[in-house]
Amino acid sequence: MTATPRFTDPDPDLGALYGDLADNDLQPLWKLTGLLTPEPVVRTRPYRWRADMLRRMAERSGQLVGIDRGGDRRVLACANPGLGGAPYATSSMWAAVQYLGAGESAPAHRHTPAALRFVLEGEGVWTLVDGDPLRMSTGDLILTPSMTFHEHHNPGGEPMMWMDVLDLPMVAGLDAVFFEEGPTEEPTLRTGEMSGSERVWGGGPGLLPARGKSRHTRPHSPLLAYRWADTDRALAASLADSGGADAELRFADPTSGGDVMPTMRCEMRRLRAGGRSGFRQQTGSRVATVLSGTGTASIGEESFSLGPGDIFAVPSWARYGLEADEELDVFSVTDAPVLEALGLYREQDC
Ligand code: GTQ
Ligand code: FE2
Repeated sequence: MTATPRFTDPDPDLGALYGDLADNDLQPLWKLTGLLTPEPVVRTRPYRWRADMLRRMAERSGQLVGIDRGGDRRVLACANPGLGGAPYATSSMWAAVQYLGAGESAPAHRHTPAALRFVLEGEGVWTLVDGDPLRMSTGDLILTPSMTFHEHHNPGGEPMMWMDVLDLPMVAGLDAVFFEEGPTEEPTLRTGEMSGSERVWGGGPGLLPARGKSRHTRPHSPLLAYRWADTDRALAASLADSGGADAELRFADPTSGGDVMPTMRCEMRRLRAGGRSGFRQQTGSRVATVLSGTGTASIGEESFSLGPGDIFAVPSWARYGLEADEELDVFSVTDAPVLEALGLYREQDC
């Protein structure tokens, strides 16, 4: 543990005061700098993890490392080099790739950090959320909200990999992490069926149950799977409607129009081939991944070429824009709901 810093001064009385302040674990604000900065001073760096590297590392891990109780998950966390070795993609979000081999299962557990999964490629894995089986395929967004039991099963013959995003750094920063293992017995997978969540809440655009279940009170979306066919159709319609270079959609809780979970906002953006977005900056960070297409991300002073499966981090208040070579589909997650709830959200074109 580091002791409270001791400031010095040639004036003997002031020097003595500084000594006594340190001995009593007090610090004089007038000697401190970097606390109230004109703009956010951000440790998270603009950064990109390449898809082919992620895949190779995940496959090697799959060959060498099992999934045992204790470890529970075969996950490689994206560690932003600005964060001093922490396994976090940005100051507020965990982003990772998770790899599940053919026939493997990751057992049930639950925790206060909320998670979401976005499938970059492949199919065949089922995530059970409080027992409800959600099929996972390319382009699907799957939610496992705070304190819901979740487990992943790959009954198929092919390994599968996907991206996880969790609000773990936020929850850890608030000293509110709780974790619990689930029941050990393997569930019988009722595959081939639509999830209960989708049967009730995903019946069709603008249609909700008339009574009973409609009084939904959890602080997250009751719809736990957002299917690529729907997202794709909505993006195409939105792009056609705008006639512009890009379209951006927000994944919403169908009962409230609010964000899917209280800590994370999910968005999907499509840029036409050759299209260029404007530049924006906003408070709070973003982790994003390319579902398809190629292009360039400009983040702060840096730019990164992008291809399918790449994951990238956008720090708070960094100037951010995208450019598409081929038509580009980018999924991203921000902590904007938290900043908005606290009155700290700012954004501007730049
Ligand atoms: O799939 O339950 O990337 O608990 C990190 C922690 C995934 C999971 C992560 C987790 C999970
Ligand atoms: Fe988990």
